[in-house]
Amino acid sequence: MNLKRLRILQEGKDKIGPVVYWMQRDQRAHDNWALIYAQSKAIEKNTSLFVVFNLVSNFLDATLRQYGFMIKGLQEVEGELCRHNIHFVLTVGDAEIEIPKFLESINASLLIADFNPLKISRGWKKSVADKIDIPFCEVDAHNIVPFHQVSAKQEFAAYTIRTKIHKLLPEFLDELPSLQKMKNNINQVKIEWKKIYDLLNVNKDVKEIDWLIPGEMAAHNILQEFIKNKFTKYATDRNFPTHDAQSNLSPYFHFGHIAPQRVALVIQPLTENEESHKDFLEEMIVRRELSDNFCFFNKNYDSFEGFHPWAQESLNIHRKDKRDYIYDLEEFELAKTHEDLWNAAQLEMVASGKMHGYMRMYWAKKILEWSKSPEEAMKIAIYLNDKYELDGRDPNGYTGIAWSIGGVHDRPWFERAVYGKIRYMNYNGCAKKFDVKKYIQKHLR
Ligand code: FAD
Ligand code: FO1
Repeated sequence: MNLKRLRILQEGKDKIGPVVYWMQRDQRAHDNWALIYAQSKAIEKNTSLFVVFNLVSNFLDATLRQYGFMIKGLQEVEGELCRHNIHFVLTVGDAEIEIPKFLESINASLLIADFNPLKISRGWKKSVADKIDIPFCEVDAHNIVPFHQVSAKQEFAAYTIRTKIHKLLPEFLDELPSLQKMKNNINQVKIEWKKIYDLLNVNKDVKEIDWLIPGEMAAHNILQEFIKNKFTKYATDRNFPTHDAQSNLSPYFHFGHIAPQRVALVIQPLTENEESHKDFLEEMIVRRELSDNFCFFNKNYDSFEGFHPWAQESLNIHRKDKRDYIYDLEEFELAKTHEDLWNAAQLEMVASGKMHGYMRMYWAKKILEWSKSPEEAMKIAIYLNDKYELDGRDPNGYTGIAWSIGGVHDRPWFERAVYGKIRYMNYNGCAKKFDVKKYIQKHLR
């Protein structure tokens, strides 16, 4: 592995003992740089390799919908690791307590984690680091170009990060080594997943979805399906909410069931359709890595204070503007606004767990327009996005909402009531772009 993917979070005393990969964001056995590195260290130190996943039952208010998808994916990880003689351990509770306890229990000599820019995860790592004295490092297994190699600061927009990423792609878009089988057999105690399910005290009103199968294998099938049936039309159709033209990879990226690097390696040779090739890699590499950059370098990624000064100033000037409509969280959540297009988007998300990408922009901007303040709009948009989207609680989500409501990574537009200089979208704009009636009929049952 290119050691530029590695970040040392804490030096430590070198000692004999197993190597541990604390799996969190990249929940897959294959194409996982953090696991590849951990395994290389275990073999080098001639010691055993453990993968530990700490289950918290209140991750940013995730519901049964997300936990169900995630836990089924973890069951597949357990089976795959066992087949490679790699221990998979599930701990339950506070990471700050459970991870140091686990490390102690097996006298671990090295801790490796995958990269996650979200505050909650960085907080966990800080507390764990304070409690352990062994070396603790982090591998960016989520991005093709490791986030800290791309830039050491918050990037202004896609056009500023794009050149930095493209310059480094030849070095980092390399083939991923296969996971090896550890030589010593292990007698893995199977995890009782049914019991795990039952102990989850999560919101069970948001039902699991049934139109996507979770896990690493299913992710690869979705990729093949995308390539076979949708890829050539991606450039022309991806922004039509009435077409099923997106890849549907985001829930798998969110839970790390598939590596964007693997997807890029598979897509790269498909150059017969230039536009789709360019557009898809732009979204999946540049846009996605821009979100990690924003969330890592801007601690206010989920609030008004995270917006650029021009946007904060402009929204402040229009704070007192008359709102034609004002809705509270419940009215938004129950799709009880005056506008059927917005209600249809909300219901698409509630029912399917995945709102169409184009509608997400429109959906969030209308929440800005029909809330009593930009702060209230941020809270409502994040709450609903993270409660119902399968791919919610993700850097892409916080960044997408900050783009829509606060113009992050966008530029100032013509000034208007309520929005100030934040880019405006409206019903007529949508009607010019796609068949809104068809979209409404489909989702406004
Ligand atoms: P495709 O069009 O097939 O794209 C493939 C991949 O490219 C996506 O999986 C994603 O990783 C990346 N990508 C595509 N569009 C974007 C984008 N605008 N920003 C960053 N990466 C992108 N994405 C999430 O993963 N989770 C969220 O919670 C989320 N919330 C959003 C909220 C708002 C208000 C907005 C405007 C965007 C949000 N996005 C979010 C970004 C984007 O809408 C989704 O990533 C995309 O719709 C996922 O569907 P797909 O994988 O089928 O997309
Ligand atoms: N990460 C964990 O380490 N433990 C969890 O129990 C956990 C639950 C969870 C539930 C929903 C969800 O969307 C994410 C969840 N994550 C959990 C984090 C996830 O794996 C990613 O690290 C983050 O969402 C960042 O993308």
